[in-house]
Amino acid sequence: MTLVETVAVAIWALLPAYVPNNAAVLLGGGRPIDGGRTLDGARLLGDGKTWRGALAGTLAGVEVAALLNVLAPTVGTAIGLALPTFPPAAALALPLGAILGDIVASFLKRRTGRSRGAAFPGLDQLDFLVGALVLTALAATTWFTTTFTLSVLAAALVLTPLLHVTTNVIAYGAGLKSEPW
Ligand code: CTP
Ligand code: K
Ligand code: MG
Repeated sequence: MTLVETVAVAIWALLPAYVPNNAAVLLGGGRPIDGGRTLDGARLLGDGKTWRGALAGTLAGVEVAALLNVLAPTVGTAIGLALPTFPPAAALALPLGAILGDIVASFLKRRTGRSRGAAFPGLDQLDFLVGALVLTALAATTWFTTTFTLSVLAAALVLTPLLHVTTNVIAYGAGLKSEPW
């Protein structure tokens, strides 16, 4: 694969993991997952992690995977590339892992004295990617190892923070998000 093809496959394979956190921003709110509980004086997760956001985000990612499955042959032929399709386990593990990674990150932020919305550079940009990759490696191992070759993984690790920063600056500029990270 050329570099451009590697990048295209990485973005395609990760779209179901990129959508959930953005969908959570748009559709989230309501009852916090931690139910207001605290640990050593700080919230377990905080008001930024809600049931509705987690559910809507996961479902949005699953729907994107289903859509990509339909589009893969047409788009693949058009750009002359074999684009991966998503078996059910991968279609669920990618978005669910992304949402769980973001939740684990909030848990770590609260344990390190960061209040809701505070930045944690590095963690903010990679939490959902690591969560998605780890859960997918566990739940859809064969698909994961054939799709995420070393070069696709490397492209994912470089591209994801760049895409994350860009999307969040746009969402902040559009008034959808309270902080640009
Ligand atoms: N959101 C949600 N449920 C989730 C994730 C996100 O409802 N599981 C919504 C919340 O309204 C949240 C917003 O999306 O405030 C932005 O998400 P994020 O930046 O991850 O949360 P923060 O509010 O910054 O909180 P934290 O410091 O815990 O990351
Ligand atoms: K976050
Ligand atoms: Mg935030």
